[in-house]
Amino acid sequence: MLIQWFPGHMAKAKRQMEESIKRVDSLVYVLDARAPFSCINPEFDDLIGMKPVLYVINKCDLVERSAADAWLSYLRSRGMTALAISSTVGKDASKVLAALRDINREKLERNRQKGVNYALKAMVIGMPNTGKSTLINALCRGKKTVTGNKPGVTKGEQWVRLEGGLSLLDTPGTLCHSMKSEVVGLHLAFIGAVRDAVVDTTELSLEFIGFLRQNYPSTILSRYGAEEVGTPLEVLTSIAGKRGFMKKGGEEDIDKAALALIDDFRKLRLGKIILEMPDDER
Ligand SMILES: Nc1nc2c(ncn2[C@@H]2O[C@H](COP(=O)(O)OP(=O)(O)OP(=O)(O)O)[C@@H](O)[C@H]2O)c(=O)[nH]1
Ligand SMILES: [Mg+2]
Repeated sequence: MLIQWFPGHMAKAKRQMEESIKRVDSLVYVLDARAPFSCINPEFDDLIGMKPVLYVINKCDLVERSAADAWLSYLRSRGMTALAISSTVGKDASKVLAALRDINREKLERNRQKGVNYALKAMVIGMPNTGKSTLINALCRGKKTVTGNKPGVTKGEQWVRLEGGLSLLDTPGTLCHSMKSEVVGLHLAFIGAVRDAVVDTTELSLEFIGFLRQNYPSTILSRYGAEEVGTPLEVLTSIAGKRGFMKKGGEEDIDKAALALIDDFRKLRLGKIILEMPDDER
């Protein structure tokens, strides 16, 4: 299943980001903990250039701690500065402030020696729906940016100034013009980084059933009491039956079951599920 979505606002956002990057010291690159590899956008490489980057694995409450730690070790082993947090849980987000000062320490030190009281500026980038705006709100302990559980909520750039002088630039989530691979497209669609309306949710859920059976066997049985044997379509039909999703005439409503399955995954009702690990074959 090939997934593609690159609406006009993303193309405009990328052009704006190319301009705005000149005005920031560093970047905060937000990744979704369920699919960190898929959230790394190769089209950001040129944009980032030589600026220091802090990689933030966000939504860690949705995966096992050990899985988030494995990703942290992987990124750090590649020389990347990385943190694993949950923007919506406790004071996790505040770790970002210290880490930002750390990646900018040479610049801060130079300015200190010159006697300049320098306020850092950072641009927050990442795939859609990874939690960029939520992270900024957590850092300013307010509701300065608009957030929402769907991709494409932030449509334009927005500066947010924090106490102590640090300014953060929220940016619209941007995907790639073409996905790194079919699997990457699927993972981004599973986590809700691609607008659901541009994806065939039933086909997506059939792919998700294939993933679950291979990686999290018994999840479907324990959540729905549905059969896990047979083709993904048979499994989906069984889920529809168990959930009582029936069309007029008594036929199982597989489209409704498909929506419920994806929604259950995103809302953690299937348990903590990670879609990719650092040592997966790619
Ligand atoms: N469980 C969980 N949900 C989170 C976390 N951070 C953000 N979210 C949720 O993820 C959804 C998307 O958050 P946003 O901050 O709007 O995401 P964004 O990256 O700004 O999205 P775009 O502006 O569309 O690119 C919202 O429903 C947030 O509540 C987190 O750490 N854990
Ligand atoms: Mg946003």
